[in-house]
Amino acid sequence: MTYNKSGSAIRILHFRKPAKNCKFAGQINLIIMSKSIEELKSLTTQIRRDILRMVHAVNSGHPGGSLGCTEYFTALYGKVMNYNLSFTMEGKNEDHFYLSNGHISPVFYSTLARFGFFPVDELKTFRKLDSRLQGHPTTHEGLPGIRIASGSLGQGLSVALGVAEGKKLDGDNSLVYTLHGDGELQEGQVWEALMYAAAKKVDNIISTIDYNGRQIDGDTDDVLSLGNLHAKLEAFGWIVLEEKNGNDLEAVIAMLEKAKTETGKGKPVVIILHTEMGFGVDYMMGSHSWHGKAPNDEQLDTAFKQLYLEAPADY
Ligand SMILES: Cc1ncc(C[n+]2csc(CCOP(=O)(O)OP(=O)(O)O)c2C)c(N)n1
Ligand SMILES: [Mg+2]
Repeated sequence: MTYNKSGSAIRILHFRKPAKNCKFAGQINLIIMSKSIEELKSLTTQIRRDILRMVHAVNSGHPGGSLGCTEYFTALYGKVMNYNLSFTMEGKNEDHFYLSNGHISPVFYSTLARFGFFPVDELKTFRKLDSRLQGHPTTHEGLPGIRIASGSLGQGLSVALGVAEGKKLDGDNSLVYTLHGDGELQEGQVWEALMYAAAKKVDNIISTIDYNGRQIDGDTDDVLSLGNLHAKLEAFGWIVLEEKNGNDLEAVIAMLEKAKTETGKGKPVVIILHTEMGFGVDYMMGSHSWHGKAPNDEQLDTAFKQLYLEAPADY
């Protein structure tokens, strides 16, 4: 294998098919995990470029939340989670991730592709007929890395808790990670699941709330305020951590690592992650208006100038 400055290991992975029986999977995983923070930071820029290219190409999709959660995804797949690239649905003895706010699929797809689950070139098919990369993630297309369909908000935590309990029954000590939108918390099912997790002492789960203060129609506080979310989650029996710098890669990695140390204590763990919707593109920040809108040609051009990479590996 050859290496260069701009994410060589990742580029090598692009040539791989999502290998069911790949003998090098563990080895490749080690290569990913050894990427430096600088390499991972430039990867966040690459992922942001992918997100915009994907939604621009089909004039639809959700760039705002995707851009805001890019550091979270990069931290999770680049440093924090133990996973196997030879993907199986069961995924025994490896950590799992469940995206509950499925509309931010662009960041999920780009991350999975850049870390070697499927070819980066496939990002071109986003939201097209017969693509495995539907607007909201689904399982029946058989896309490696995806274990539940999501997009109908509110369901991901319930599913993930079932998996977490299953892992315990199986004697599998790995962890389950989930991501949820703050607007998504207005769904009642989330609160049933929060209550269940504490009552049943599901302490092998680390949930994260993308606390960007925005949702489809406006600011979360204006649409339906969550009130004192920290206090509410604590009252529901969770260990609650809060990270104010959700778009600082090192801070997100450190917070997720801290969360790991809080598992196994008889309580579920949640991180309130403060992020900025549209982060990285100036005209997309500061409001909810880019929740689900694609940039036009000129806007894409402007965004790419802000998401500068010396050697972009655009698909
Ligand atoms: C059950 C359900 N109701 C409504 C929607 C429509 N919807 C899609 S995204 C969204 C806003 C969610 O807000 P948040 O979770 O904060 O996501 P963000 O805007 O921050 O990306 C809504 C209401 C949906 N997908 N599912
Ligand atoms: Mg939100």
